[in-house]
Amino acid sequence: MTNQELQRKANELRVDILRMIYKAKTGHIGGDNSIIDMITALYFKHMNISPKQWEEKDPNRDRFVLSKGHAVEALYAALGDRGFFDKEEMIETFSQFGSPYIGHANNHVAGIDLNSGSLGHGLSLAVGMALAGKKDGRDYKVYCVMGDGEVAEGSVWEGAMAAGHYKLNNLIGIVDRNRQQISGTTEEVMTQDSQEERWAAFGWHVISIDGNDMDAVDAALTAAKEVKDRPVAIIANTVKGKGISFMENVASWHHGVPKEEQYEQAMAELQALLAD
Ligand SMILES: Cc1ncc(C[n+]2csc(CCOP(=O)(O)OP(=O)(O)O)c2C)c(N)n1
Repeated sequence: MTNQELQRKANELRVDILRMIYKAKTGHIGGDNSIIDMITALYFKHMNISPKQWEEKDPNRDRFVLSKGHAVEALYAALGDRGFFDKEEMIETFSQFGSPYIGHANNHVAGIDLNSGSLGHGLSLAVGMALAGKKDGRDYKVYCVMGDGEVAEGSVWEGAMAAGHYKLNNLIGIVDRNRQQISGTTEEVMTQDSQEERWAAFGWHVISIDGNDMDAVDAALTAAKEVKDRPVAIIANTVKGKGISFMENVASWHHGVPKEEQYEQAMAELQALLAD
């Protein structure tokens, strides 16, 4: 897919995210929409992963860990669109009693290796997967998406330290640097600057980009796969709520649900992006 096509796909997935959250009356729309461009580039271009590989348990397929597991709507939208499961059924049943499509990443859903949602655990698990890949002589890559509020958890830095120690060149960590967390800005709650210096200090190669610009996302993922001697941290500078004007950078949209009028406006804005 071209970057223009990938950007369009990301905006289509923003529509799916809005639909599922509006129907279920729950979800994390802000953090979905900051990271959906990256997730789209991963699932529709960069990762070696497909429903067939999943079904056949291909040991060489890439691994993906959504450590900020509350942004699961973005992951379900991408997996559903790639055909891992019936996307419409997912949108209809998301977060309802008995549905596998619960509000945090669930490994009973096709395409998802790990449960997540308790922040701070994903990177250490991704390090284990990457280390196992090395020991088994496989050449798959492991991608791990973290939130910039999440990386205030000390356990993240134990994982970062181990990845640097073992020079895990098959591990790509992505920090969704949207500068917001649950109750306000990261800088108010727990300062996170400079992410670039922190990851570099732990022995990672660092790439810092505009994470809502598909050209930049594509270039970063291409460059990351070429790094041979270290793990790579992509600092994706993003906007929380990206694509829906009244949600952008507004903390209450971390877990907000649009009312009918807001839903109509949000849908109109996304449709306008798709009409461009
Ligand atoms: C261990 C743990 N503590 C607290 C929470 C509650 N929580 C859910 S989302 C969130 C904020 C996360 O912020 P960030 O990682 O920046 O995510 P984003 O802004 O990208 O949605 C918090 C504190 C949690 N899920 N896990």
